[in-house]
Amino acid sequence: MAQADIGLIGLAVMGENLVLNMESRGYTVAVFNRTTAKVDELIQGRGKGKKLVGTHSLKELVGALKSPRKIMMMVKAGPAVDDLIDQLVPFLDKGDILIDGGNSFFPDSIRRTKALEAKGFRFLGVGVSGGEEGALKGPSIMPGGSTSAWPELKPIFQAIAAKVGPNNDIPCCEWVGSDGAGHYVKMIHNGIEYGDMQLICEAYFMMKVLLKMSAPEIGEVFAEWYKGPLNSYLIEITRDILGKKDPETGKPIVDIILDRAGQKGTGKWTSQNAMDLGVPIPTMMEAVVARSLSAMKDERVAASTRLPAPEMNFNIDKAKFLPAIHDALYASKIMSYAQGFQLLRAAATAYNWDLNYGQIALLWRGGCIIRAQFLEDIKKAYDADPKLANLILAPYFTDVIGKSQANWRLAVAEASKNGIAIPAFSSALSYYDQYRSASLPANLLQAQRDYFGAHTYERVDKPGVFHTEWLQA
Ligand code: 2AM
Repeated sequence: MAQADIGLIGLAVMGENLVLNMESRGYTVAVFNRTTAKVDELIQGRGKGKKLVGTHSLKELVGALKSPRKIMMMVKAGPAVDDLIDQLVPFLDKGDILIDGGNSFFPDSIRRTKALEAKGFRFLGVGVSGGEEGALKGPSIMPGGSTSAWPELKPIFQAIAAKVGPNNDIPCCEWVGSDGAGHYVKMIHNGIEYGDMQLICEAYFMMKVLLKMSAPEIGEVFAEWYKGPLNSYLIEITRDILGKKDPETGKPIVDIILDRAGQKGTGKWTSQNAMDLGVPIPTMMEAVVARSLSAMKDERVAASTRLPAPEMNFNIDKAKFLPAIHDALYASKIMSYAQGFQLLRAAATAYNWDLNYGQIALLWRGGCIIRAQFLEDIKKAYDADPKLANLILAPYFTDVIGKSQANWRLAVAEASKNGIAIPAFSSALSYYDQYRSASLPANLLQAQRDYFGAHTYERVDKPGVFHTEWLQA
């Protein structure tokens, strides 16, 4: 009876593909879905002849598993996960492991780990990235939760994860940390993904509006950039998107897609958490803001005929300005990742996680949406100095920024002069200029705070806390 290596609940596309991925690596998987017709569909369809055990109740699923039982839940994040845990618990034995592979908010994973451990069970909150295709062929997997459960799942998760490295044998799956660390790292991945996408969109927009290039021409530029240090999955799909025609009109398909973006909220979570921890991540936040502004399409259309624009005055030739956009994209991307890793560092302290930053870069090296060559450089930087105060201080990145900054400033200045909004590029530059400044205008800020609220200030010439009676003559 108890023959399956692992059970999986929730046979939507991600869950089903993970099941097939595990099976293809030699594991027997027991499956269950609330709507049980889906179980039969899988067993008789894509799973026909495979080592799957179809079950029609949670009790039957639990009974089909080897001990200690491993049950992965791939259901809608939120109350559904808690409901399912409550329904499963009566059938479990001490030491059994529940795994949440959905897009859960990390505080929920912290809470669930504690609650299940208190009852003698184990819990893993696992970030899985890579979409449907990744789930089937090799996702990036970010596991956190009950530390003792990791060795039990390590062989399975590392077998199904994406592989990188010269011999394609380094799995994009390694232990992240206790309780909510896995889902936290997944959240940061998504925040970085927001930043990357917005930066690419701004590069595209400058080419489109300032250089007046067509979509296919811009696609060719991305094809070139793909061969260099910007090599990444997102640059690759951008290249392909820009070359694609709409079958109905024959026009480039991007030109007929409405510029109103949606969001599911993971970028917002990252931004809110950064605010909670007091860590500046302006580039990712601007990416969230840009989506919200894009969504105000009707207001923007109305305002576009009423609000004055600057006189367009752009006359830099393409051969000079394309490298400027490239370098602006590269430098801004470095800032965005630097901000993301600063947030990870603060989270490690705030939530008591022992995070390995180089390892995290490697988790994202393959399988997921932000996969990129560039993450290899981040890994090397943290390997060389695990205590790096900020990624931009790693000699490799400092050097890149030094070589890019003239072009970066040119791109930001020209866009700004001509009224082209590039919030991620310019916020990244502002971050850089603030971070590298020994002095900022916060002396005046402190004086203002002391003036109206007696908040006190420190002095540059002696230690202590001071207050001025501002209204006294
Ligand atoms: P369903 O097919 O019965 O709707 C993604 O929505 C997956 O999560 C689906 O497999 C869905 O099952 C499952 N799901 C959503 N809410 C659930 C719940 N409250 N309990 C169990 N499974 C749920």
